[in-house]
Amino acid sequence: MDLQASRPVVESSASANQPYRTGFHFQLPKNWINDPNGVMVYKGVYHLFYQYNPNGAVVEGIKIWGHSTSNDLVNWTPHEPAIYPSEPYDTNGCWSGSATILLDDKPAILYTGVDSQNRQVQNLAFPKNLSDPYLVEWIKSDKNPVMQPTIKNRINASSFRDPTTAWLGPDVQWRVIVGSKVDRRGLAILYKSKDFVNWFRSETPLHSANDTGMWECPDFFPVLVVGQNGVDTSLNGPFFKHVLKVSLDETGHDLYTIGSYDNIKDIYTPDKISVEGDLGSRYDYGKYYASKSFFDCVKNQRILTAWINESSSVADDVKKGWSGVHAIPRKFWLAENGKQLVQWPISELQKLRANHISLANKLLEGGSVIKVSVVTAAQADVEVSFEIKDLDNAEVLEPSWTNPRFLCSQKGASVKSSLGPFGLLVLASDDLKENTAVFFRIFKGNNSYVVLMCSDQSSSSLNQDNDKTTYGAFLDVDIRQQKLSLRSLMDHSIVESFGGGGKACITSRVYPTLAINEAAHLYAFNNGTQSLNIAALNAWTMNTANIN
Ligand code: DQQ
Repeated sequence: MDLQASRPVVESSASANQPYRTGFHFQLPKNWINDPNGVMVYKGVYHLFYQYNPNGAVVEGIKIWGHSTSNDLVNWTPHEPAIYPSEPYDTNGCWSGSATILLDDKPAILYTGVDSQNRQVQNLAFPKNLSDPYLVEWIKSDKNPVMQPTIKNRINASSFRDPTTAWLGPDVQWRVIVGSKVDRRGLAILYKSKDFVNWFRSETPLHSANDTGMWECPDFFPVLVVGQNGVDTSLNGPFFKHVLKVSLDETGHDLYTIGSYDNIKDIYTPDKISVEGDLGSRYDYGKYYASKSFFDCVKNQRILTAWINESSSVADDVKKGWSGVHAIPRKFWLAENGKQLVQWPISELQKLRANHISLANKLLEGGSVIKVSVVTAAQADVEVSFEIKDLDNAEVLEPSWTNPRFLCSQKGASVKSSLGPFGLLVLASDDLKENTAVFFRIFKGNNSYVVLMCSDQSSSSLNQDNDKTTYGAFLDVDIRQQKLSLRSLMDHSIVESFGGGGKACITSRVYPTLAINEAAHLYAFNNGTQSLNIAALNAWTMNTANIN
């Protein structure tokens, strides 16, 4: 059994003048945070562990597992770090991993240790005291490392990390995948175990794909074919499809495929329409990485968590003393047509809503901007639905316009067409010199209309040191049947947007210099030539959550 080395101290205190700190997104008082780890609910308490650098606001440094708990996934109580370097098998870092609730109802954590030779190995830890509702102390297994690269298994020792939540197969053996690569072929290496301690590598990976590079933070789980409930990670059969998510190290994007899992052969096969690699489906087309899901058995839902990196310079991060936040936990499920996942902020978030204002059936003329007088637009939640009556004049989509991100950057918020751009200007200054534009454009495609969703950060800040890349995605909605909806969560330096009821999500980091706190405003705009209707708009100030 492990005797952990002396526990690192979690420091608090943030320096004054912090316009970019968030009100309801998970963040730390100071220093660097990245991936969510080991997210789970145990005896009604939600646990979030996270990659943490206790020594600064920069990525460089030895990572440990920070730990917070919650009753609602909105308000979080901090605890002492749960897992930190103490043994030769993790002396250079305790990297990402996952939690599994075992058959005797005890949680176990598998995490990547960077060992004394800088090899990536997988380690096991258990709670020290199961009667502590917060599971503050963790004991490392004396069998560690439980998976390691050897000459025989020829696993690449610097590309072997981030074990998933384990699932049980029909032979009552546990299975887990670990991210890896061979040359540029991404791999989900499969291990099996009868007792969760002794693990054996399967000859073939669960799945692999050419030209995708290292697969970080894989996630593998079933989704119901019908309905929005989540299910336990071990379920399989005719009522389920499976999802494999990989975080592509080369591009910093979280991609998923939907497919079938043969749990006798232990092979996952993506459906034919599910594209692999960076052109495939993403959870989020903005800043969103190293996500991890878990089955919330309290509310029968599958929840998605992720790291949102900064878009500011390292110098600015060091100056403000912190870097990184986590996205709002999202409930997610398989769309009715089985082609994609749909995501929506957890319903508990609505407890923070205050000062409701609403508009209904309001004409938004071509070339107009209207102010939405939400009390605190720097920390707000807005839901709007647009109604477009006449689609005949939609701009024709050229066959070569297949890259939505490129299209959004070519056709930003100020480039007029007939149907669009229209949407919201958020975190905007009074004179609109600063704003982040989240908007739609409608094109006429070959056989159907095509909806483009964009988040344009090019005017988000007068500070030129930030990454202001424009993000974009195509939205799979039938615009002839439906109104077009957009929900945006604004939180000082974050704009998290959900188009078409959660069929495309885009998260942006922005750093306004004028549109901060009370000087931030919200507008609806239509820069297209054709008028449209705001069928309904509801906006709320968001109260500040109790976070750490
Ligand atoms: N972050 C962790 C790794 C993981 C990467 C290290 C993804 O385990 O592959 O902090 O952001």
